[in-house]
Amino acid sequence: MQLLRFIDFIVQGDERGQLVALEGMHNIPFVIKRVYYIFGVSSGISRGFHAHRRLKQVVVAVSGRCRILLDDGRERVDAWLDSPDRGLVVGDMVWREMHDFSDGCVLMILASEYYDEGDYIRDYDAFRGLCDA
Ligand code: T46
Repeated sequence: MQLLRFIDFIVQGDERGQLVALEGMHNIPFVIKRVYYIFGVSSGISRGFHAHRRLKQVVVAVSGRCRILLDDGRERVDAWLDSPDRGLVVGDMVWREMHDFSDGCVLMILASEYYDEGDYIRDYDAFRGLCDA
């Protein structure tokens, strides 16, 4: 499966501005159980550095931009998240790191599961070991 999978959202705009609607099992490929957002990240700070055993997510930069690195144990790619009309699908068993947050960056994340610390793999060598198993 391709590691960088973007979804282009339909933007409904008029003279008042723009609107994007996100719906589980319609333009988001799972039932949405959780939404969270990350903001106020200081310059030079990176986040992530983990994978998830089961969780699938769609990540959207609703404001500003940041660079996301994805690694599925076979390849390592990165991409800019810089548009509120585009979401990046991050599957299970994918290592992710977020770098180079701009001022005012707001990352909104739609998640397929409720929060569960037990789903996190926070050690890169352990992640690679599970990929190779
Ligand atoms: C991910 C990337 C993109 C909660 O209590 N509930 C939640 O739903 C989440 C996501 C986090 N937390 C707590 C856990 C930590 O004490 O919030 C704190 C910060 O979370 P974390 O250090 O995991 O944040 P990031 O930015 O490194 O990672 C987050 C998500 O955790 C992760 O699933 O894929 O954003």
